[in-house]
Amino acid sequence: MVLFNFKQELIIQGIISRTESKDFYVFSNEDHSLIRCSIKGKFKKDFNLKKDKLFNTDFAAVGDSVLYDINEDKSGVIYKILPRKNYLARKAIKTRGAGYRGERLEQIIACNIDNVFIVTSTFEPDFNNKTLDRFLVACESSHLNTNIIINKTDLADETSINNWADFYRNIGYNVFLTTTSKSSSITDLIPQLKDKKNLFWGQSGVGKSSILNLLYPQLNLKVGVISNYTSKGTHTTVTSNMINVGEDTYVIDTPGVREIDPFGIRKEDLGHYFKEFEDFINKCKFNTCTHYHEPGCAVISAVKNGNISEERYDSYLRILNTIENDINF
Ligand SMILES: Nc1nc2c(ncn2[C@@H]2O[C@H](COP(=O)(O)OP(=O)(O)OP(=O)(O)O)[C@@H](O)[C@H]2O)c(=O)[nH]1
Ligand SMILES: [Mg+2]
Ligand SMILES: [Zn+2]
Repeated sequence: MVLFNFKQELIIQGIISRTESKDFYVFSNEDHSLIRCSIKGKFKKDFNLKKDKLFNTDFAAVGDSVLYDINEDKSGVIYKILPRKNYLARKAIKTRGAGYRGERLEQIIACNIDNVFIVTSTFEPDFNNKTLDRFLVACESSHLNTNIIINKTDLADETSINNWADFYRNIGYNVFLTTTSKSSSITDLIPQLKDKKNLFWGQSGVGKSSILNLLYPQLNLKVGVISNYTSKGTHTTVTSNMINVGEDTYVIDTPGVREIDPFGIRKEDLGHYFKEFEDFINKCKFNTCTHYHEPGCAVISAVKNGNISEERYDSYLRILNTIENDINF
């Protein structure tokens, strides 16, 4: 669709597909080409930043819908970022001189996401429910529609995989069991992806790129060698990349995450990001309850009665413990 603004200038709209230092590769909604763009300097201030966060490293990110002009050399200049529906962020690696008192900056992984698939594996790397819970909290705190994939089912015995799958299904998550050695294992995923922007996220080596290659062989994404998951700091996928795979369907392959620190969560909010706590939180005696030691805590009672699993409550306490008391909002 070709649009004009009130000055009769052509408006070209696209989606940021990938960023590379100061370059933004924009997928054109018009002809589906990929345009290398820069950002118009004087507009940087106006970009839509989340208002309740103090610091932000990224002002434009993968998944942003943008308006841009075309230069004579066919490169583009982004002059507006349209409002974001949502975004997924994590604490950035500590960088010298960033922020004060050592706060860690927020790093946006992608925005305007319809579905997140947290990819885990049975082995290589081993399935770890504590790690999965941290990913879930990060997604829930961004209010994203979150799903779980347990990949590499070929490496594990069926019973233990099914137990974990049922555990998370009972909480209310969609859980998909996949193995790249059997293409029929991904058929349930296909209808979930249609006409959506789907983000694949998880630890390095779990098979994010491999699953995407199996779903869409034309992508030909780089896949790690078998031993990669153990060699610290090695990520096969190095930048987030959003790819159009048909009509309105997009997939976003992301680099593996080693350490996941959900960004900017307050202690009294953490319980809301454990889906199954929701029914109990309102019944706590104090509305600032952190469900740790407070009298009259309905979450603690639910754990004692077996209505909330001890495993999940233990995850909750561990994350609560890592949230800085003095974080600024
Ligand atoms: N046995 C088995 N191996 C798999 C499966 N899926 C992926 N792999 C292997 O796991 C390794 C890592 O796969 P990748 O797709 O590169 O993993 P990734 O999650 O994209 O990793 P990063 O890009 O580093 O984040 C590769 O050697 C794959 O061949 C599977 O279902 N079963
Ligand atoms: Mg990868
Ligand atoms: Zn409570």
